[in-house]
Amino acid sequence: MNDRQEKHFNRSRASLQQAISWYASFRRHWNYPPDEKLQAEVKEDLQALKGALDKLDRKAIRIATFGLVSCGKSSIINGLLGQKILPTGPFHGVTKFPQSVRWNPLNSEIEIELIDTPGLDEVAGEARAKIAREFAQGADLILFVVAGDITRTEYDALWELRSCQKPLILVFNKIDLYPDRDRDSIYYQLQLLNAGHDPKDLDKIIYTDDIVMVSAQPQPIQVRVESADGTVATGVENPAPQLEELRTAIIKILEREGTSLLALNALVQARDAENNIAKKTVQLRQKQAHDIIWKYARYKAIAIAANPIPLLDVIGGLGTDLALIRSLARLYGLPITNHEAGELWRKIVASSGALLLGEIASNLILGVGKSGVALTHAFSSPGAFTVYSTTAGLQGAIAGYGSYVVGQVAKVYLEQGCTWGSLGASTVMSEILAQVEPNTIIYRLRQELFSL
Ligand SMILES: Nc1nc2c(ncn2[C@@H]2O[C@H](COP(=O)(O)OP(=O)(O)OP(=O)(O)O)[C@@H](O)[C@H]2O)c(=O)[nH]1
Ligand SMILES: [Mg+2]
Repeated sequence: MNDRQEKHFNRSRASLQQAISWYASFRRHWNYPPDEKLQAEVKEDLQALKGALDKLDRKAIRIATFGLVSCGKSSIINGLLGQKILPTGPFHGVTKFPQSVRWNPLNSEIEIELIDTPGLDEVAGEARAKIAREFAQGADLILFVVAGDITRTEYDALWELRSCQKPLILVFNKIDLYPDRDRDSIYYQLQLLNAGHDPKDLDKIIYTDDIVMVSAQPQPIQVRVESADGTVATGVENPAPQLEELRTAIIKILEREGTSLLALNALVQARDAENNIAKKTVQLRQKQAHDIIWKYARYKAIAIAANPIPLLDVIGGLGTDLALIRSLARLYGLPITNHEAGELWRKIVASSGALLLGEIASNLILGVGKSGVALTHAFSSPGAFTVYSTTAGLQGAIAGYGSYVVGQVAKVYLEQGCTWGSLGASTVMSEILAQVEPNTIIYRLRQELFSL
């Protein structure tokens, strides 16, 4: 293992351990009672997290074969192992269920599982894509097996598997039956299937170097045997499998990238599990989240309306927003530090553009105006008091609205496992702003202020 690989491995391990200790602990429920329903729902994801760490610790690399029925997936695994462990045969659909066997070509601590799968065309459309995706997600390296002309189904499946971002070797099997084929002619065939797409797209699924030619179980050949006495008999000879090229390609990838691949895959699995946990927690705690956001929006509206000291509005407002973000994170049982809460707030304000900056500006302007009225007139005249309370009410309601928006945006961020998900911060922000009608919220907050 070189330094870079070791670093990837250690980082990934630490990250998984941290996630497991957090999600498995009661600490994450903080002052909320542990919710049995929630615990039952996330059990599987916790198991997946532990499984990913276990696989990482065992240094187990999964290599999975994919391909149409009868292209020779099982024969290739037997050939690599050097013994016929898996059943093979000329009939369609010999392999009915995925199966894994151990292989140790490097004589090292790295454990390799070769996974045999049923033919991709054994299962119908949608289901096939789903199964392929699931298996590919669990694999660290994919052997995509073809034999003969590449079909549209195979081309589509290649795309599907490639979207999992795993290294892939395109194995052309049965070369004994197609002696005229070479890497270039196979790449050319893929180019034809890629017609209509950007030629660069093909490089996203395969390079010529990723194509290897093998013959896992060459056809027996008839031989003429001439004896010393001149009699001629015909016999059958079984040529040896030709798998050297594939073996070399796999070992090269494993030596160069094996541990990093493991680390990366463990992290991908952990991310999926964490996202699932976050999603389920959020679903079960939707109502409480809404109550928390509304509660903070009200607090802030009242506090800011009532506070006569300028600038304290701005500082106090920030404090309320941070407390709101932390309360939401606690509700969801998600790990978030004070620093992260601050960063998140900063990002929300920055990407909200005019809206929340407007809130801060209105705090400064209305805040100063409000205190000016209070100081100069010292509440001596009823008119001054009306000016004060109207300005204060509006300022409070606007501030409350700001908190409401911060809460909604923070909720989405936390719901997506502390990422903006596939959307950027600004997209999330503008989507939420489009859904949160300022006038209604400000109106509601003002109503509440004046009913006090
Ligand atoms: N000529 C030739 N035949 C091969 C080669 N490799 C496999 N075969 C034959 O192809 C047939 C299918 O091989 P399998 O290994 O069972 O194929 P598979 O992809 O596992 O098939 P399913 O499990 O049914 O999806 C068998 O009859 C093999 O003997 C090869 O390199 N050359
Ligand atoms: Mg098979």
